[in-house]
Amino acid sequence: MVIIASNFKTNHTRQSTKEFVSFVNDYLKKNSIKNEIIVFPTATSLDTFNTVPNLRLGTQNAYATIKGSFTGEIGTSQLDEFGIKTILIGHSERRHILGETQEQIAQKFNFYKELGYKIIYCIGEPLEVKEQGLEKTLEYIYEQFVGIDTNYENLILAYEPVWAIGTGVTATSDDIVNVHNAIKKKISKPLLYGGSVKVDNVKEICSLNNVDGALIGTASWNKEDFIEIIEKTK
Ligand code: 2PG
Repeated sequence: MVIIASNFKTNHTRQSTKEFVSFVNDYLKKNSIKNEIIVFPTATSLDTFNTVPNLRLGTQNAYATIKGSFTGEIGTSQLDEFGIKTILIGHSERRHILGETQEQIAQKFNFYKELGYKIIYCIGEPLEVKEQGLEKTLEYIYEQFVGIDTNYENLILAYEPVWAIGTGVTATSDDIVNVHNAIKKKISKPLLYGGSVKVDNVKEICSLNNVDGALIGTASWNKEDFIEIIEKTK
């Protein structure tokens, strides 16, 4: 079974999300799919997905708290209102743009692990590390597992090379397989690839050795393309 996860990031309004949901709903009512589909919409549109069957809803982020004084954040008391038990942790945009440290990421991971959340945990190297070769790339990636329980039963990993995210530059099959094989030797968890996955390459990427699915941003924001991605990988 292939896992397809869609990360809306800061895209779509409530209105356009409703249109997306209605389109996806129509498709899912008429088509049976074996894939696991996970969508991470913006926090303001989480409720618009309530009507979609066979689709797991996740939060792109949340603070390691039930509630409290953490301006701008959301905690589990808010997530519970939407029945959300899935979270994306360690995404490169949170690491590199929002400045989350490995320590903060590990703290968040442990908090959500204790609550039994399904965690999609992202790892991946920047370009200057990739250019130093596979060994350095793996060293960098393994540092991103510090403080993370890789035996956690509800863990899904996503390898997302930073240089491939939102750039249109997809990693080559060799790049993907080399890293995926090495990670899988150490950690036997579902491992997705993410970084400029597109309608045209999703099938090939998902059929590579040790690739269990894809975490997709840009290419999944258009409702027709989202369905085409599901069709191509079912
Ligand atoms: C990312 C990827 C997938 P894109 O940032 O994680 O979510 O985005 O597909 O746009 O490279």
